[in-house]
Amino acid sequence: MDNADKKRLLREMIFYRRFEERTFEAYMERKIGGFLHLYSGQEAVATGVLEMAVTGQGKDNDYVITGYRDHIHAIKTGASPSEVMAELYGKENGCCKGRGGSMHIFDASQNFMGGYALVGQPFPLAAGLAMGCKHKGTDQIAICFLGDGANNQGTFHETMNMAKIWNLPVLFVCENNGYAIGTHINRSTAQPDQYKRVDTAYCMESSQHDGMDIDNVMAAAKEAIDYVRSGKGPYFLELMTYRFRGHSMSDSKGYRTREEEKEWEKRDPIKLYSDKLLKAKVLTEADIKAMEKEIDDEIENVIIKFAEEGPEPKVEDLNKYVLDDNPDPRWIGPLQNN
Ligand SMILES: Cc1ncc(C[n+]2csc(CCOP(=O)(O)OP(=O)(O)O)c2C)c(N)n1
Ligand SMILES: [Mg+2]
Repeated sequence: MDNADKKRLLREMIFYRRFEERTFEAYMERKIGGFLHLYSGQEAVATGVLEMAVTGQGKDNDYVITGYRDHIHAIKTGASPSEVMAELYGKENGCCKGRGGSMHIFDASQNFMGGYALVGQPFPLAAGLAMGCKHKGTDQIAICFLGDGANNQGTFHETMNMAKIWNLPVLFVCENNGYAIGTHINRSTAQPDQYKRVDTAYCMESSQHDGMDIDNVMAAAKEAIDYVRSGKGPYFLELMTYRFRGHSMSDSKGYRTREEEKEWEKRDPIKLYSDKLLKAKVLTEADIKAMEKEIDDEIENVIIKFAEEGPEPKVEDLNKYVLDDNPDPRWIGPLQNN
């Protein structure tokens, strides 16, 4: 990775942090409604893993799927940040025409397959996407991001077993941030080391790594992705991380101490990476300041502008996009006859 790539990666992570923090403000201004789960603190995970995957190539991308903390995964896969912001605003120019909102970001043109509100929902879908890759005979893979709490869902166990038995080209990335809403992992999960669960129970290749240092994430992700793409079967990558904000917007964080937060903040992925690049003289403090200014300008003058100026969906279009506008007659025939 050359210096230009290193600067780009730092810029991406700062952009993701600022994008998320700006959605926080828009939410407080009541411009964004519904649920909003922010990714601040976990940037090195999505950025590092997807940097090692095929992204930004449209339909040639690897398939990416995740839960409700999904804005950054969508953007790094290739979705337009302006369209993601407009989606959060519920506007017609959003990537799901304003019908999905924060938890249901989707961009099929980039193989970003959602954005799901139900915990555990993406697992079997990821296995299905991987099976599709296998049948099509491409060397694409499916990448499924999941939370530590989601691993106690039944779909987790069903999918791990099937993925292994069928040797599916799927990478599971567990973003272990230690909490499921306000419940610490030690209170909910008998084996808190997630990678051990799939190793012992499903004989799946797995490993656990620090998820705050992006270099570390990229090295681990490269190994895992190479393994999956070479046809060896599924891989489970556990990355230890922390969310700096609450679970969603209504969270007073009474379940954790300020001391614990401060400890993790010392390992802020953006700070770790910028310190590293400063030390290696890849860039200067002034370069970072300029980068931040440029990012803030872009978010305000391009992205927020696009969302604010976007039209509201029309009430008469309420049913639009609910069903396929050109459905297969074999499916609507029986319905019409009833
Ligand atoms: C099937 C289902 N059960 C319960 C919930 C409520 N719920 C939303 S998030 C969450 C915790 C998930 O935690 P984790 O998987 O660790 O993800 P994180 O929020 O930490 O990213 C729960 C229980 C839900 N959305 N879906
Ligand atoms: Mg969690």
